[in-house]
Amino acid sequence: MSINPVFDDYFFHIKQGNKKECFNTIKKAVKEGIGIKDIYLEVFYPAMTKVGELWEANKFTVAQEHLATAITQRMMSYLYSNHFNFSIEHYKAKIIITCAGSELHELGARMTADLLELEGYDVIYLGANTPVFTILKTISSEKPDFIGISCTMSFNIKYTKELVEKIQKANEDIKVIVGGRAYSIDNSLIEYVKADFYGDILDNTLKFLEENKKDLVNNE
Ligand code: B12
Repeated sequence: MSINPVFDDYFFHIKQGNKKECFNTIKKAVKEGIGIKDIYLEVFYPAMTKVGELWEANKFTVAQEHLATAITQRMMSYLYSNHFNFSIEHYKAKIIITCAGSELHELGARMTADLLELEGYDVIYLGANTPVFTILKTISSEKPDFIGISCTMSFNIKYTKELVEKIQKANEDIKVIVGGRAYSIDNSLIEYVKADFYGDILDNTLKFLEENKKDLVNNE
């Protein structure tokens, strides 16, 4: 089964707010051998982007957008609890994923967290709207090798920059990765936040992690 019909079906059903058929579509795709990564990146990601376009064009109410988001979050939770491996003994490295400032868009961060976990990383996912000082506290206690910060709205970029600066000042060994829609809309923000890496697509992020984890792994 190719991924395109899965996207077509999922988007059709999410537009109707039909969680039962969204669930059936995803369950069927898994049964037919479509991988979790493809479902996240080729179904959920474009479906949510299209939901945004409908909302922007006044063809979708805020309630319809909220419902679509909630359905997709439920699908991710279903996949996470049924298809992830919780018995890994040796992770490749530890990474915290978070959003700074008043960032409420959490799906991209969560998707990134899940996909890195699927690749064998020990991921601590802090979600949206996380105050800078609590992120720094978590870094002190968890001692991660990497931190990933997601930003969608450009008004949150100053908090991301502040967080990047504070992490780099206090923890020379931690590599900071940024990602999210804010940077794909305005590329100059990548230079502005001065992180160690900008993760545009997942494979590039995985390559960066692989190349930089070698001397860092602390969870033997
Ligand atoms: C759902 C949604 C919401 C929900 C979010 C709920 C939630 N729990 O996440 C709610 C209702 C809260 C919301 C609020 C708002 N939203 Co909104 N929202 C969306 C929508 C429809 C989908 C977002 C999404 O989940 N996308 C799918 C994810 C998977 O994509 P992604 O985040 O880009 O992530 C991918 C990559 O970027 C990458 N990635 C992401 N993070 C990271 C981090 C790292 C480290 C790495 C390596 C990679 C990475 O991985 C993902 C997979 O490739 C988008 C439309 C869109 N085009 O995205 C609008 C959108 C982002 N929202 C928009 C707006 C305007 C708003 C509001 C200002 C509306 C308002 N007037 O209140 C508020 C702002 C709230 C805030 N303070 O943050 C606009 C932004 C326009 C702009 N100026 O940039 C958009 C684009 C809609 C539109 N077309 O106009 N929104």
